[in-house]
Amino acid sequence: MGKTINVALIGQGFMGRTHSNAYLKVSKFFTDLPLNPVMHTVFGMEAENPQVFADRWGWKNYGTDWKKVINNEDIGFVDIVTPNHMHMPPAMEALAAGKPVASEKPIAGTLADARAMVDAAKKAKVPTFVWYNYRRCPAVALAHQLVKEGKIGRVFHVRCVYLQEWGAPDTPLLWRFQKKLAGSGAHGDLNAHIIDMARFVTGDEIVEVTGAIAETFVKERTIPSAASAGGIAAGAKGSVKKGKVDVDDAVLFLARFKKGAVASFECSRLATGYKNQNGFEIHGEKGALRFRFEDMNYLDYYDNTAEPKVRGWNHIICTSGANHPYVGAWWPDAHILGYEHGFINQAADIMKVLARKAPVVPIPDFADAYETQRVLEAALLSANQRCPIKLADVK
Ligand code: SOE
Repeated sequence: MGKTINVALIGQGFMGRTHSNAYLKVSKFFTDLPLNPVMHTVFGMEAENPQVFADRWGWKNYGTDWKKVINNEDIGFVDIVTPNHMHMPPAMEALAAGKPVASEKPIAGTLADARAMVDAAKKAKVPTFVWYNYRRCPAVALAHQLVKEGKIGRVFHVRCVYLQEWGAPDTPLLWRFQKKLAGSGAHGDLNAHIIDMARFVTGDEIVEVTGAIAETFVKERTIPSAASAGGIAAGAKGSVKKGKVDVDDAVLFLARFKKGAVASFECSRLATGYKNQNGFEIHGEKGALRFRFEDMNYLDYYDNTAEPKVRGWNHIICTSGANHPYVGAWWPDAHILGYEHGFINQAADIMKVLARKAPVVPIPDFADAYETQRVLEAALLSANQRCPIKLADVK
């Protein structure tokens, strides 16, 4: 293995597993990285028994004091996977120590925390990253390239959904249902992804949000007696006592893009029938694109410049190493990829940026992720005030 960098992972849980898996695998598949991660230390609270997590995933050390872990002079890069309210404190600690830092999405639970992280990153002048992993599905990265090449021309419509069903009434009051820990509910968790995806694929920015609706279908949930076993909610057990839900289960809103496209965004944790269905449909003058994560190896492309008699949706399997982003590091054509590959692809791009090389597709830094956070905030303002909100008024 070539040049290395010691990584500290702050947190465990579901994203702790996806990120640990990424660091474990990245150098085995991206064999020409200019920098390779060493799984040096993982932080976990005493009660989370970080030694078990460290041993399972191959972290050399573990610690129960996140400030100490971050300030260890052997650590070169800090990666935060704690719940949203705990993105800002460790990020500020890492930036104060002049260390590059990554955070899981959304950048923070609140716009204020996000702003503090952006300001500190500007001062520290070190690389920052936010794990919007779906950009690194080969099909989404291909869509970004096709729009950039002008394949669909002027964009008229953007339609995005992120639909899950795990938020059923019997799901306990996990941290994702608590404003003080998550900042918002499905909105910051799911709309964050599709706002980032829409901005990434179109290369355009949202300038106005309107018609937003935020709904909490399940007003109270049982206090968990056991945390989820490293999944979203799997394994979490309720108890008799109930607690009030103070975040949304679903948020829908309309938006305008700077270049004129109109858009709709819809997310829900009670979209019965969809387990993890995020995606977009983008209609342009010269063509259209359609992606659905539950069928993540395919991108649908409609070429409106083709001869009318053969004009139709091309169902492209994006698994060709020679033609589709990231696939060259993986398997032969049509030996399809999965959810975890987006994280491993992102770990490869982070290593490239840390070594001052170009990523395969852009990675959002804190400033870029702040733009997504502003749209999240604008949608909540629009829902609460029942009026259009201009992004220029949301700083
Ligand atoms: C829960 O909704 C969740 O784990 C999100 O937090 C992730 O970002 C998403 O990729 C899968 O679902």
